[in-house]
Amino acid sequence: HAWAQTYAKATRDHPLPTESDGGAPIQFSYGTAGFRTRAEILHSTCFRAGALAAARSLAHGGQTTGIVITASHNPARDNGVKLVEPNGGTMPMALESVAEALANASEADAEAQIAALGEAARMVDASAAAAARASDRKPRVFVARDTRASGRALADAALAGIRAMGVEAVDRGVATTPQLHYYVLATNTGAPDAEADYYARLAAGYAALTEKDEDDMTETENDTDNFPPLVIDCADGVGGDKLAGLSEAVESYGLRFDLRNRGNAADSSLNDGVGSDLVQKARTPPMRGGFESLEPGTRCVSVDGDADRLIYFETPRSPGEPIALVDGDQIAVLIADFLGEMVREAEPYLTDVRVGVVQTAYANGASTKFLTERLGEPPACVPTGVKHLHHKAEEMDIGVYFESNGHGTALFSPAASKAIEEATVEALTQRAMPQVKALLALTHAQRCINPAVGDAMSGILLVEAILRVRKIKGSIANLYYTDLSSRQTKVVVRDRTTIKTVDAERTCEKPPGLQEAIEKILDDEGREKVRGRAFVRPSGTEDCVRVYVEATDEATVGRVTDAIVEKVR
Ligand code: NG1
Ligand code: ZN
Repeated sequence: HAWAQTYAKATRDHPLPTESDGGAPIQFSYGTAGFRTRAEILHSTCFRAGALAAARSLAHGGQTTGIVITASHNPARDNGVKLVEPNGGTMPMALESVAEALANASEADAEAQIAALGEAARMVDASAAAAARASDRKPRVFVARDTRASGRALADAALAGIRAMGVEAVDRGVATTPQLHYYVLATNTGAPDAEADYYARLAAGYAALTEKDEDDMTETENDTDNFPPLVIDCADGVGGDKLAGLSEAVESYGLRFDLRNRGNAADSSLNDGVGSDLVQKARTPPMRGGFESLEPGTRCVSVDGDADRLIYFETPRSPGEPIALVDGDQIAVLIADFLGEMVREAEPYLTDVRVGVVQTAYANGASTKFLTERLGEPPACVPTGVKHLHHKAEEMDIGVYFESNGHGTALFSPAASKAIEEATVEALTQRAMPQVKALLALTHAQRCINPAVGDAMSGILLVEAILRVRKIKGSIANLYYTDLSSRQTKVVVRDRTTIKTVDAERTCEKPPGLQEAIEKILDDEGREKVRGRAFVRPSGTEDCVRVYVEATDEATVGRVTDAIVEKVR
């Protein structure tokens, strides 16, 4: 390899952490969302991840790849690194073991690192390989980071890793995870990829989707114009600045944001007492940002530390009441229902395009039941982690996927996009205006969505647009179904890897007896009557086991949780 020598030399300047894990060297693993751990031990990993992203650019004939330095919803002291492929997607799962071999090889063993990088530079599917051979692009990697204090130094390590491979490294500065994914996709498809272009694209999609036709205009000064500003909790993270940028782009179309926890206050603290993870899991409003003094029932959004998740909630209707949560499951149903209706309204010009939904085991059972009845078959269920959901949604014509915690988006297959375009032309020729209107809504929705990955910013625009098109001004909590009570609990055990799951994590295969114990606990509660469901899985991002329980009432959920936690410990 042309780069082997320079790499071998450079890697010595980026040593592994000197700390150890009880005598053994620290083992880095590419978990649900990249390498993620305490920031101070990530230096060598970021250098090597930079080199890996460079190898991926080489593998794709010089198409641009990317690196994001972030630990999303994890505490400020953590950081992490994830790779972005030329199509704006996440690193293929088949590369995870290669990435781990690279991250864990001793620094003296440059050979092992070079072997892993060589493998990453070769691993492409046949069509990509052919395209790569035909390409004469200059290899390049984009690097972005969130607002963590450790980000600058770790981004520098990644930049050094890229350059050690003789590949051009571009520092894209501070950006959200989905922004960097978009930049990579855009540049490789010849679209403008500056930050302003990203905002402009999303804003244009929003504007087109919400543009009123004459019928709407004649309605007495349509009061959907007077939506109050949307209150957004930015988790004291990168979303603070970036949503301000988006806000400027959408303001003239009547969408206003009231941004809170922007990370610029004296008491700012990333993800601590704020952000979507807290709101969704603890069912409380953010602890800072003045949410308690909002009008009862105010619609709010919470994003996470790298702004790839969004959760809606409504402030308590009366003191002492909990918030009304609109989690990823409810957002998915809202979006799928809207897109499904547009597809139906576009008949007979649009045919054979189906809207599907992908969930995980964490999806509230009430949402699964609703979708099963609505779609005529159960929604797809896959293991936790966006990569699994995304992958499954790619098999659908229009695939809407969301994790309950707010990671998600809607994907349009190339065939569906083409069918929509062709149907629009046909319907226009026939002057079939209701169908044209529905088809245009499907076209505009695609522009309003980040085409690379789930994105809190584009998610907010899409939801807000749907609410305006459908003239929904009141509460959006439990709009389609009423959530069952549920609870997530973390249990710290000696070795979480002893738990092995199957069936999209809904069944424990190991250790022996655990699944039987869970079944018995549910049966003892009268599973059918209380609509009880529970599962246990090892976390892919934290050193804990997660226990999920749902049922018709809090008390049952509490009892079942306690009983299962005891079995897991
Ligand atoms: P783990 O730690 O594997 O449960 C968590 C979230 C995932 C996903 C990843 C990546 C839950 C229960 N799990 O994974 O949905 O978001 O982090 O950020 O929320
Ligand atoms: Zn995130």
